[in-house]
Amino acid sequence: MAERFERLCVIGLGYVGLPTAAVFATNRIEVVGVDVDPERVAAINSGAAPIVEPDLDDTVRRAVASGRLRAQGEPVPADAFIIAVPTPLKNGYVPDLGHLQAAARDLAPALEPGNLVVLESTSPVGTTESLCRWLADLRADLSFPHSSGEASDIRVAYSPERVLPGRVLFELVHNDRIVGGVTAACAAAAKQLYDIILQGTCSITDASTAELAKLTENAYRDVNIAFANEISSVCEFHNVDPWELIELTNRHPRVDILRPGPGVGGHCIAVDPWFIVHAAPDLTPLITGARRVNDDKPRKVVECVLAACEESAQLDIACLGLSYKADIGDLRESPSIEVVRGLQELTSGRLLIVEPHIERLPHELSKHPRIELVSLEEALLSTQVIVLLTDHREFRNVDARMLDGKSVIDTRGIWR
Ligand code: SAJ
Repeated sequence: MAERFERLCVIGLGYVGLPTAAVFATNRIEVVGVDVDPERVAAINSGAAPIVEPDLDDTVRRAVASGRLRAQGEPVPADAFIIAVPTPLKNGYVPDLGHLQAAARDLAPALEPGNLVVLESTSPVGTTESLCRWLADLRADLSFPHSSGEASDIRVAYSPERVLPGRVLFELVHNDRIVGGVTAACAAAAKQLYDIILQGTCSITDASTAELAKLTENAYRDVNIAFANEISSVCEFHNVDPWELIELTNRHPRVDILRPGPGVGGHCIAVDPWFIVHAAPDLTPLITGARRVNDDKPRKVVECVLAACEESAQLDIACLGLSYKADIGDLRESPSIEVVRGLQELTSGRLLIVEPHIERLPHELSKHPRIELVSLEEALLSTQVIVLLTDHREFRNVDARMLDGKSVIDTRGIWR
């Protein structure tokens, strides 16, 4: 059956929800974005994007100016609902579905027969069915697909986002997408919704497969990065250059090793593998091990810096790059921050931070008077120990003469 989607309500206006809402609005859909943060709502309604992401500001401004995107605190009736709220970890690497349950409570009163609800938040397997049950408990007058099958009043599906920070607007439209329905009709309806904005292919499956696919994609990358990180430790043990080794081994036609680094950051790859482990700990020694290898990397970098400062723990140290990866200002779960924190505890000189993508240090660092945000030039001129943590464009072109005679710890291998 062909659905008509004219009104969309997107719950959660973060890194995924806001771009999604703005892109649907620029495709002539009437979109109401919902967020619990009044400042975020006000910023969006004034036409500004409260998230730094290339071209997002402009897309939000145009969407709001066209009258097709507005933000508010409560969901309104719509043809379809997309839920894109955070699903973080609680202590003990346990998935925290609190925001999702709150979103279900907020959304339930707005539901009408014929609606589609799509969950986009990264979620443990089985969450889409749980969402059906939560909504069914709140709306006994409506039928849901987990119990009523194809005859249900409401269709429910899972569709994971796959966008890469820094390329979100492009990937939102051009990446292939998976939709997993609680029933086949649910999946078909969700596909019709995303086909409005999609230039990539939209594949249909069931909800559990789609949930596990998202977790598998990020766990796959985590395991591969852990392999690179582990091999780089082995290289250090044998006094072999890891970058040369990887370059050479990657000339094998079936070998493609990723790049070692100071650890894995961001809100996805460092988090999502635990969702798989939590559900099946006895079956996932490799995924668990990879997490531990990557989480241990900042400590190893700190050890390496301490070794370079052996003559004096009072030396000033330059730390280049705070964000979790190149050319963005996203500090979430950044291993660079872990390294700076470790150095703050174990050294006593100044820590000069260079991060071209932020205007001020996060409070947890700025509260220490020894930690300062400075220009690249100042950091290079006034320190003897340089730690390259993030491979920003600005750092790639540093004149090699500026590094002469200094102790350089290049965790990303950009100055070889
Ligand atoms: N990293 C390395 N070595 C590498 C590649 C990455 O150390 O060779 C590090 C990065 O420096 C960074 C971390 O890994 O700290 C993660 O960066 P990333 O670029 O691999 O991924 P994210 O976290 O920015 O985005 C990922 C993407 N997932 C996959 O590539 C499988 C993206 O497509 C997802 O949409 C996103 O997670 C998400 O939201 O789940």
